[in-house]
Amino acid sequence: MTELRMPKDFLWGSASAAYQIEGAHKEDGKGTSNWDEFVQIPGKTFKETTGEVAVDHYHRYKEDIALMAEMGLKTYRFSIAWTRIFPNGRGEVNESGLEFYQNIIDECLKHGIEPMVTLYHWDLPQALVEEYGGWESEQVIDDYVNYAVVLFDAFKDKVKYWITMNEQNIFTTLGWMTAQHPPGKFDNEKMYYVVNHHAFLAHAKTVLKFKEIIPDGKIGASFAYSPSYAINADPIHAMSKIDFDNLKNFWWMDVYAYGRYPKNTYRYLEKKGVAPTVTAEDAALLEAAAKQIDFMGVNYYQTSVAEYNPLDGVGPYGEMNTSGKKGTGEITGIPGLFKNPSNPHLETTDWDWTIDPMGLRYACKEITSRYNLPIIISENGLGAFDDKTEDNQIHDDYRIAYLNAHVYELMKAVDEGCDVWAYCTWSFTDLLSWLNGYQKRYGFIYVDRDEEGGSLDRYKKDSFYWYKDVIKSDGATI
Ligand code: BGP
Repeated sequence: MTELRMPKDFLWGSASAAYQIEGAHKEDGKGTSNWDEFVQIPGKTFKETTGEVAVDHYHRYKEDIALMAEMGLKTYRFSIAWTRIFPNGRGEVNESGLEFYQNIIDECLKHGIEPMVTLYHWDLPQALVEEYGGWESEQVIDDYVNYAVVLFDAFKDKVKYWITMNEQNIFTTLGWMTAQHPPGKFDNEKMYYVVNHHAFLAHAKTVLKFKEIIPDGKIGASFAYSPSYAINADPIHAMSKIDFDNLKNFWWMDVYAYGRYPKNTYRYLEKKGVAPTVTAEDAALLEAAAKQIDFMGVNYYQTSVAEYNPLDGVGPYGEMNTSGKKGTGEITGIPGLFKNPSNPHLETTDWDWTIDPMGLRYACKEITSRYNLPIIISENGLGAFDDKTEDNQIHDDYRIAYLNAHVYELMKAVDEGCDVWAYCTWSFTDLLSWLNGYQKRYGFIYVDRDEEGGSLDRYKKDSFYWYKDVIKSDGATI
């Protein structure tokens, strides 16, 4: 129990993404996405799992939203599948796609749940990939803006909170550097920065359009933020921490908040011959949009340790733990700058993700000092194996402990002056983990399905009741 309280209008929420929950991958005119294609390549996902059925939210959204209402959720963050709105990325709007999201939004509003829409959570129309290489071409910018404007026009009276990009740093890194996400390119650093630049420009143009169409709305991007700690007080490691932050964090957050790239990193990439070209027009656009964003969206899962990495040290590519067998992930780094060993002071999950509740407060304070922006925690949660007992109970006390500790730190962050608007757990129901199949569960609601299939029935976990009490008490039960 804490003395602290979140404000009455605090948005206690939970999040999802279209590809990970909806299924119905060919229904009602939906087009093919880059992910629909990518998962067909053998070996790309855990046990070849796909989102073809996912957890069938497309057909069960009413049941899912009724559960959210029963819990007392204040906001639901979900993403829209571009391929439902424009099956080929642009052209004629697919009205039944719009209608599906209209229904979700209405269902939320009916229950007093504030909808929070992510425009892009990684599922790009495959038609645009085939036509011009998707994010690799600047043509994508106008197609993205056009798609966003259709949604702004359609939902302007109903949706106040909008997120342009989900984890631009992750989908580009895994897409163009490690080949784990579409388009599956490996070590293409030059293109990686080009693609990011296009995504920044698409975000920026969209923000400006948004302010014309929904002047009272709130918009920002969601960034996968991993704050860092130097391994010790040796200045060489402190320097590695700065290099890590500039290259892995501020490269994105500075553009969203200031409209410019961090100078030292830009210089470093220039020397390597991979810095993106920034025209005067680009710079003006990025800056104009940065002045208009309303919040920094943060997906927080873990912190990193920065340690100096000699020129002959570890490289950026290593085994990633997608099996849930502890200790199978490898340490990676950038030779000459930093490496990221595990933190001896902290525990890890079965997927080797560091558990660091205080890191969430650290993240909020860093953003508050550096950007002075309100914060939306758009994701935070624990991926774990869950067991359903014979009488359909799920005793996920480990998830409760994880979330409780994180919410406590968030309440402290607010108490210490951070302006936090929302906290969305990842996720409400169990869902498909992009690379880790169905066994890595995050939800308050257990979905009866595994890699092979299942009844898709929903069951409340113990954490469901825990969060319900937290919301009802404004956090007093933490
Ligand atoms: C974030 C993504 C989510 C979700 C989450 C959990 O990076 O925005 O879509 O997947 O991480 O990650 P994972 O499924 O890899 O455990």
